[in-house]
Amino acid sequence: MARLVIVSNRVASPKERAAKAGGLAVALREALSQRGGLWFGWSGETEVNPPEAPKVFRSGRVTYALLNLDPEDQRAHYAGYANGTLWPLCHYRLGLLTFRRADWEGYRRVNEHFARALLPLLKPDDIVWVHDYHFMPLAKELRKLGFEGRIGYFHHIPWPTPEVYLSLPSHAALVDDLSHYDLVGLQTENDVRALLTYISSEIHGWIAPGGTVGLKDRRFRVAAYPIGIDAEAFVSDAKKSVGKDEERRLNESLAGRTLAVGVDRLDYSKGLPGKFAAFGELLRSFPEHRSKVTMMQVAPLSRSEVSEYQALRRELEELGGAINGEFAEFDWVPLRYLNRPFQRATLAAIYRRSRVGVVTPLRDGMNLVAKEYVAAQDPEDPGVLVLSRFAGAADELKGSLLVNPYDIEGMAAAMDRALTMPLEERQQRWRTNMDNVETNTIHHWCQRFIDELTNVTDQFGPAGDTWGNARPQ
Ligand code: GDG
Repeated sequence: MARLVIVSNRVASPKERAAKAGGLAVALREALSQRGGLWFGWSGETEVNPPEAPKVFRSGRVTYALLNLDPEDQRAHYAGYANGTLWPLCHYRLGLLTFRRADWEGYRRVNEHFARALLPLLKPDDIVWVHDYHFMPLAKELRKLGFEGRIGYFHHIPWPTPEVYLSLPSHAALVDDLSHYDLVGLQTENDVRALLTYISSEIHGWIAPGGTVGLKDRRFRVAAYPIGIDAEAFVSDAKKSVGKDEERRLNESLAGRTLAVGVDRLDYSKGLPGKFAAFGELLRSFPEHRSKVTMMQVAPLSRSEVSEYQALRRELEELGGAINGEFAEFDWVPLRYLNRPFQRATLAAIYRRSRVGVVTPLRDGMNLVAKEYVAAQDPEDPGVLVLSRFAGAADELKGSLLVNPYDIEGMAAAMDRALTMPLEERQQRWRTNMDNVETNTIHHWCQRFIDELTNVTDQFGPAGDTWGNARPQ
């Protein structure tokens, strides 16, 4: 079996426990341990004139290789181009997009540095799987250095429609970068359609049935791989929480009230101001819920070095304070707003205790919280998922109450409907969602991508065949 090489910006260290590392990191580590493999990424450290070679160490069957970066390159790459340009672009927030040539150059320099450091560690038959928008140019850089093996890329965030994508000054260069991969995975069919439409209508690429793309003299495949969760782990954590100390404390603090929950990184793509406003609107327009419903929003801080995230934090503190100021009673605080992370088992207990899961991003590649909320429910008495139609998960979780996150009153009405939904309907809707969560797990996702990357070049015809021969009539 060919060795697997994973490249991602942050690498979950072997010591990081499953409860903290998150489903994706655990699944990738599992895939690496099964076949033996290499995990390559940024060390999390910066230094002026960093060494060209990464620090390499082994843990079980997995080799870790971690690279230090120059502080200015790291800033231009991470806070600059990746999170100041690509993140807002892919989340349709053109008003927040900044494009600076220096960031674009820093982004490319980091990718070149990664390729130079990775190449000496690669064997010709390795399968290289690159994760996310921090590394779109990596395959091209590896190809320039002579690597001819299989390279796949998975884009965890949405792919915007051509009208939006064209706002990026480097739009053509970035898709040219992607064409050096053998397989490009996106979250949903909508994302695939958006990328293929751009390729065929803007840069003269050819699309063959099955998603094989021809661009200049290169071929690659584009397909949807909707990511899942470790459903079993969530079911088990949620069941285990019953009767435990944390569940007891949570119940005592709620004093018999109904709970609604949101769990999101503090990020402007997650639609948190709208969610807070919708909860305020629920209490205003449906006064029967006052003193009866508590909303808990877990929002661990992220990317605090980016100014938009600092502004969002201030906005939410103000909005949350205003809701509590307007509606709180001496024995009831409507909104519990927590800026720190919790253990996965604690989240599972909170999900299970919550009658409503409120997941209302303005855009989201998939949104794993939606799936985790479903997995954690008690099948006998499940809660209802209120889900943004702009989350990738909306394609799969058809038992949810789908909402438009720009419609505050609509979201408030959906929360009211969820809070008052009869048991039988809740069970039916939950079953529909759970069938999906149980079928398409993170393990299936991982395996499917690796299998298809392993065999992808077979679909391109014999080596040396030109795209013209396979061109659709
Ligand atoms: C990107 C895409 C796509 C959150 N708070 C805590 C905690 N979390 C965990 C959740 C969930 C994960 O973080 C967040 O995943 P999401 O999918 O919701 O969102 P992003 O971080 O934006 O992820 C997204 C994903 O990549 C995967 O492809 O779905 O669309 O944007 O697992 O549970 N975990 C713990 N404590 C917390 O307080 N332990």
